[in-house]
Amino acid sequence: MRALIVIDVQNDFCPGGELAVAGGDEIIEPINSIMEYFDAIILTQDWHPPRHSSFASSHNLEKFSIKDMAYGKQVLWPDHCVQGTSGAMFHENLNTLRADLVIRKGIQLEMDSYSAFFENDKKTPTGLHGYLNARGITDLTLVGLATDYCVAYSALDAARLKFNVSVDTGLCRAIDTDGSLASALTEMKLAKVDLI
Ligand code: VGL
Ligand code: ZN
Repeated sequence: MRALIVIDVQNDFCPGGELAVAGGDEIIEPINSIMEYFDAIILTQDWHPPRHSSFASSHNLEKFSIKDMAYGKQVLWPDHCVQGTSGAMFHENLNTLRADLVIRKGIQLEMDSYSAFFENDKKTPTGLHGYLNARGITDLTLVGLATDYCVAYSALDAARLKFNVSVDTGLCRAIDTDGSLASALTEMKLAKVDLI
């Protein structure tokens, strides 16, 4: 059984959004058109409470600076994907009708979650692993935003959890802060993620 996992195709990550990823909207129609080839479609949605600890504004620090948190280093982002705001909604062109499951992440005030599987402490589960196992899903294709953060973290966790994982890099776009894209691609290759 094969699932397509569509990571964070939300207004704030698309042009005009608060943490816009260049070309983020270009991938939407092609993502819609591959949905028919999968047994299950899972969407993730970055979904932060106001004043989330991953926001630079919550600490009066510079955007894109790095802060040491109890669980490790955290990039401080512009405010984005605040629960219930239009920026947190899926892009209107994304086909959400086909979704079997929507996983929301980053919902705890004190901890971020890039991965669809575990929060940034790498321990707290989102529940996606159990869901996929319960449905007998063994093969995952990941697409979406952003390649170097939520897509890469999800792919690395999925590989660690022994799924067969591929990332369709043509259907992803990156933030690319400080070489983050190159290091994410290297780590995914080392983890035997199939980059297509
Ligand atoms: C993401 C930074 C902060 C992502 C989410 O979807 O890649 N990046 N929150
Ligand atoms: Zn976020």
